Amino acid sequence: MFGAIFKKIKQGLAKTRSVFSGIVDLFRGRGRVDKAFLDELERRLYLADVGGYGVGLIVDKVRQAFIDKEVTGEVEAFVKAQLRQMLSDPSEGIRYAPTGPTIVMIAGVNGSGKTTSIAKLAKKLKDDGKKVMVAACDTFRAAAVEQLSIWSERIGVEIVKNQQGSDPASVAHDACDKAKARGFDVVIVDTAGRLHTQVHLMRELEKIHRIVSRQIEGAPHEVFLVLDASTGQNAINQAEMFSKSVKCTGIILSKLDGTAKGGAIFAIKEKIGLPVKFIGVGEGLDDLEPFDPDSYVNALFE
Ligand SMILES: Nc1nc2c(ncn2[C@@H]2O[C@H](COP(=O)(O)OP(=O)(O)OP(=O)(O)O)[C@@H](O)[C@H]2O)c(=O)[nH]1
Ligand SMILES: [Mg+2]
Repeated sequence: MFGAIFKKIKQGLAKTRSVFSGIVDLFRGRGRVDKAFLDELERRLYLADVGGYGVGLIVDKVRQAFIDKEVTGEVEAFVKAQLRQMLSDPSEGIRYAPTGPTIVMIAGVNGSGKTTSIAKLAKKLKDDGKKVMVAACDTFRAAAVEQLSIWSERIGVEIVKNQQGSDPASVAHDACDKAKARGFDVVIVDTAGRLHTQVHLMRELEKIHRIVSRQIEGAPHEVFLVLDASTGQNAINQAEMFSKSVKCTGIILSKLDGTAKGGAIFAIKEKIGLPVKFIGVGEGLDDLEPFDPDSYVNALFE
């Protein structure tokens, strides 16, 4: 089981791995930890999108620990440990409500992968034995409700929806009522893709947030921001803008399979400070994995 998950992460990171192979080559070559080695390590970590702060930190620590020593597997293991540490976070998985339905809101810009990630997450939770509902609060776009309906049918989870153009907050209200009345464990709320410049849509997101918090104690229990991994630095700007509107609690990093920028996760983690909860590694229903720093870093160096 674990082997299968690791294989999927490895495949999902194939493009990013090709970038990290430059770092691996550096470790596997013979030599000493000297200025030339450290410069090269710095350069390659930059190329891998690890980000200024992280690169500085790692190179400094390697200098302190290994200067004038031979480059061995120990140096590689040390760097991997530093990278792992940068990603590790005490809050893993989903924070569930102690009683009653857990409300998970999903936010993000157009096309970042929200609806697909919701489908994947719904399936995962259903497979775990949870009673799952999705709420089609993206009433902005005609096809959006339909897209979520098709997924919910395919997975076999309940959907609460209304016509296109109706009030998204009222759909959220409805979903909360039904979830309470019928004992659902989790409600995953889809929202309209918003460019963070679209003030109207940002207000709507705040309204959904406000409505669910009135309906259910402690809700929303999670607000996951979906970031498209291929957008790199821009993802950080998006996160900053969204955080002004609603308090996000975690990140779903989507589309890692399509990009060589998987190293940006280090910069994202450092700059945004939110835990990465899940990673998207493909378009299929089973292509969402809980984020695990160990597997992630190991996969990069395979
Ligand atoms: N390769 C790959 N494609 C993905 C992944 N996640 C989503 N996609 C694709 O990205 C596209 C957009 O996904 P959606 O889930 O519709 O994105 P969205 O954020 O809901 O978009 P809007 O509702 O328009 O804002 C679709 O073609 C998905 O199949 C992923 O992890 N890997
Ligand atoms: Mg969508």
